[in-house]
Amino acid sequence: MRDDGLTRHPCEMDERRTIKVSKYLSKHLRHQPERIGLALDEAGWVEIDTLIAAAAAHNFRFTREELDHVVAANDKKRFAVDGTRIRASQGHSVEVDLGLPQATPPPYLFHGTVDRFLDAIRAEGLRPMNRHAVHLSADRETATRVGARRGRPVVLPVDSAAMDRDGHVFHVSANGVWLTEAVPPRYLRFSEPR
Ligand code: HQG
Repeated sequence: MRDDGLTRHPCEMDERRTIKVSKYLSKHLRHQPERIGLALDEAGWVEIDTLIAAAAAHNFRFTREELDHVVAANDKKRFAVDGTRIRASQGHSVEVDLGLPQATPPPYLFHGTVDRFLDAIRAEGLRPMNRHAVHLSADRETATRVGARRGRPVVLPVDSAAMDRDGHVFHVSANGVWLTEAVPPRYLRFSEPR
């Protein structure tokens, strides 16, 4: 069976196909544009036509309608469309300057992780690892889901008010993810009841 979806109407796009296209977009708009010969501009944007053609040339076919469906239906609003262009709203490992506004965080933000990282996090705080920034959530539920990708979730509250007072810079992405360069251990609360 062909899985390129070209013959299907976008409304018939099932969840598996939507997720598959979404993952493909994430991979090439955040991490490996060069894999399909794509060049993102300095803010991470690429022409949608160019993206569709580059993907097709690498045997992954989807239509503009399907792309629009994926962008609109995406559970986390991972992608932003601006006229003829698209970019990932956050989560990049490639060098981009998203030009996000600086923002004052709420008093507490939350980071979802798992037990096995806690010793390292206690020692060195939260680091961006492969991404550009540490990702923080505005609510516990979201942080719990982020942690649960890796195992039994552990949610660490972050004293973002204190970080803000101490001059740490925060940005908020178009899809509501809070980003900061690093979170030193003193701003983390480890005494969460399990
Ligand atoms: C951990 C997904 C050891 C950190 C999610 C995390 C989010 C450390 C992992 C977004 C550490 C990095 C980001 C340290 C942090 N030592 N481990 N010093 N500091 N860590 O995926 O926050 O589906 O880069 O706890 O929903 O898990 O892609 O970050 O476990 O919003 O849109 O190192 O990615 O969104 O992992 O997730 P990640 P994250 P998307």
